[in-house]
Amino acid sequence: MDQVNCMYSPHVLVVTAGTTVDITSSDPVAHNVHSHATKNEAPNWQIPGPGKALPLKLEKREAIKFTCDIHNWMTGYIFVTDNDYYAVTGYKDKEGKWISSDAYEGSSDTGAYMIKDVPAGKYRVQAWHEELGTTKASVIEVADSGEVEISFTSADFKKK
Ligand SMILES: [Cu+2]
Repeated sequence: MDQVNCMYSPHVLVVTAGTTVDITSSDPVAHNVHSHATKNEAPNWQIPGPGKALPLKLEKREAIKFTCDIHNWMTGYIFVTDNDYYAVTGYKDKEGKWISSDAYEGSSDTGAYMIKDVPAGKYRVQAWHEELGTTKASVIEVADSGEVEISFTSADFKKK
């Protein structure tokens, strides 16, 4: 996860448990990476500038908020999952322009998402939004072929 123009980039990163994420900075100013993890290591690191990568091993499933102790507007999130079935949608910037999350296959620069190649079975699907919180889990049944469509509206979210 990089820091670019005093923002975490990407804003939301999803990794599977056991992944080591390199926290870096592309900015000529110092940042202070402050993890609010409770189940994983929660560093509070100063990064003086570009050229240094601080490896952070994430072992347990958790939604981790990151802030910067120097720039109070900086927030970023790393979701540590225990499975490969997730997607990150695009998001709107302050001017209302869609920003793509195209680092993820199946994500788009709209609020749409697609999770491919899910084996047949019963699953619980949840959505998370930075301001709206988390939805209740929808229980779905995936067949051997075809598509299952689940949409979330703001009414589905409950603030945590
Ligand atoms: Cu900062």
